Amino acid sequence: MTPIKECLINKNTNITPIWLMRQAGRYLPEFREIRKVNTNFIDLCLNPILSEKITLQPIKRFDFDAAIIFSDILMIPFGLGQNVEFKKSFGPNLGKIDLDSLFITDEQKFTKKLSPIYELLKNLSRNEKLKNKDLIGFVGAPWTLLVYMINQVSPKNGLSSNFFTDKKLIINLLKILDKFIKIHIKNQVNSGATIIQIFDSWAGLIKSDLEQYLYRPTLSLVEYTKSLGVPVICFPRGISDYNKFCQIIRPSMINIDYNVNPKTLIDKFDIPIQGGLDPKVLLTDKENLKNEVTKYLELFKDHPYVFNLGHGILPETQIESVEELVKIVRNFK
Ligand code: 1CP
Repeated sequence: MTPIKECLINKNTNITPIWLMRQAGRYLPEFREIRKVNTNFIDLCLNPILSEKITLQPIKRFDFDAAIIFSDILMIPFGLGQNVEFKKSFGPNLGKIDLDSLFITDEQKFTKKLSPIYELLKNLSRNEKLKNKDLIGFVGAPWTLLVYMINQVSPKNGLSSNFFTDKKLIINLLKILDKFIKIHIKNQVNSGATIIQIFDSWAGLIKSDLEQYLYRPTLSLVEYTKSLGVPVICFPRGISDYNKFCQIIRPSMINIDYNVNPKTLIDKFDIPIQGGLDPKVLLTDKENLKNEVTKYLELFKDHPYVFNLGHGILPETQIESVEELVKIVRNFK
């Protein structure tokens, strides 16, 4: 059994596996090298040879316990026919949403458009370098995807003022997304993903109606993934009540953000926990890094725990800090 499955399924507290969100990305010089000459991000995600190389880059360097495929949550809107571009130093830029085009997309068309991602997974699942490691497939949660689809740019750049007013559009989208996210999960599992992570990076923006926008759509995906026999990790970043989320959703593992006090979760649930460390800590000195990492390790001594961050690793992170982090986690007794 892989170290993460030991933790997740057997609830083994004697090991602390480690991988990092956004581990295959911009902080790696070898990624930037590839990116420099491949200026179209979507094309890169649809190139199984280069995507495989990028997925394996952090494994080669740090021997993490899991590889997460090099792809993006916005490949679903792309698969549904929405225009998706990534602009340098700006981020995603989506075309106007066209419900008619969404309604005429069927499973076959969608799967065909995203087939290089499934080919990537098939290739990786045969790769010797991933022996005894997990291969993580992922999706964006319906809420986070619809935020990008309606807002067309990252909420970091501001939310359009009428974002919440078109309830009908939101409800229609939730239905369509439930269907196609499940198809994307199924295709990834059939192609070799051993774990699925659901990123709800903008869950913290939901101010009311959590039932409709957060709990119901997430539970639907979690139950579906479990029915395929694959563990599912949830990351509802920024929500105020992780306790209630765990109680309702019961994910196979919960990824916490850095504002969560893990103590309350540990005391109440036997659900394995992942993550927590503020990625900014990796930008500080060795001593502070050791202190902050050790806090998490101590806290989780008797609870199944996979070391990870409270959000994605920052592009300005130094390789040496990641090496140091891995050393601290692996040497902790
Ligand atoms: O070179 C570049 O400019 C591209 C940067 C980049 C990379 C490396 C983007 C653009 N996406 C990715 C890969 C990616 N995205 C992975 C690969 C695997 C890994 O983790 O190593 C994953 C899991 C994602 C997931 C993702 N994409 C999320 C959820 C996780 C999170 O960080 O909150 C989100 C919100 C996105 C959208 C996205 N993709 C890229 C950008 C710049 C953004 C917008 C982020 C924002 O709104 O701030």
